[in-house]
Amino acid sequence: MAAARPIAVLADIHGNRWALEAVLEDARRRGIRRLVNLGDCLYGPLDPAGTADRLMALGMPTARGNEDRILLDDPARHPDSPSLAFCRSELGPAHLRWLRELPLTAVHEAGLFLCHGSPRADDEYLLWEVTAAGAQRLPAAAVSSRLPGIAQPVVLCGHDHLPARLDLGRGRAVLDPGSVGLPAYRDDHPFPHAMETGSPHSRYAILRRSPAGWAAEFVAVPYDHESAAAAAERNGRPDWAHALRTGLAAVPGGAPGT
Ligand SMILES: [Mn+2]
Repeated sequence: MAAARPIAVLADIHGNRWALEAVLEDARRRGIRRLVNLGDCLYGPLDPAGTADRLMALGMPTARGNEDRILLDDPARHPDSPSLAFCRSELGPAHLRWLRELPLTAVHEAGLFLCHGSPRADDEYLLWEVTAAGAQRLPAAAVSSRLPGIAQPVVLCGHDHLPARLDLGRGRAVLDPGSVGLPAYRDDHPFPHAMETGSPHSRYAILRRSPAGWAAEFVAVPYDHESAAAAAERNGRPDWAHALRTGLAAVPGGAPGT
């Protein structure tokens, strides 16, 4: 039965080709052939073109991330995204065409709804609310209210980079696999907050449908994070290098997080 085959869920790769290769190898070793991607594929001071080539060849169902969208804009419009000009200089027309065609949301035949942030916005957290006090997890009722009209029992989201599963009742769940390529960051919008996985591992999730419901396995894959951190340093982002090495956001006063 096709639906019983496992599905690997990837999100927030952020141009980290080293981490992507490790996750693909881990999934391949487990015999997983179905993959989905929740966006923010290329942005960052790492290897956007190498990552794009790999993702385009794989052709997995992909939802657009906010930082996929801004890669199509003039870097001057995004002074808060200091690696945008680097990415634009690395990416070719075919890469940008691929980004332009990514949908905001997608539905997977297995009964999964794919989005990057929330179903209505690629830059809105689905599981978190950010206030002047920082980032706080939303209760199930508040998350459900952000999912009007969605029939699929499982909603997959990324954007916050933290692995999570929240069950909404009646067999419904929201699942975030965590970030393949960037385990921590700091962001100042709408208020300053830090998201930290706490280890340098590349994260993804494996979904399996059973008669009892959807099982989710969260995987932390060790990989050559030092090569990724060295690329971040070469490209002027010591804050990314720190996050890649530690899973912790760089201290405030450094460069902006993403
Ligand atoms: Mn994002």
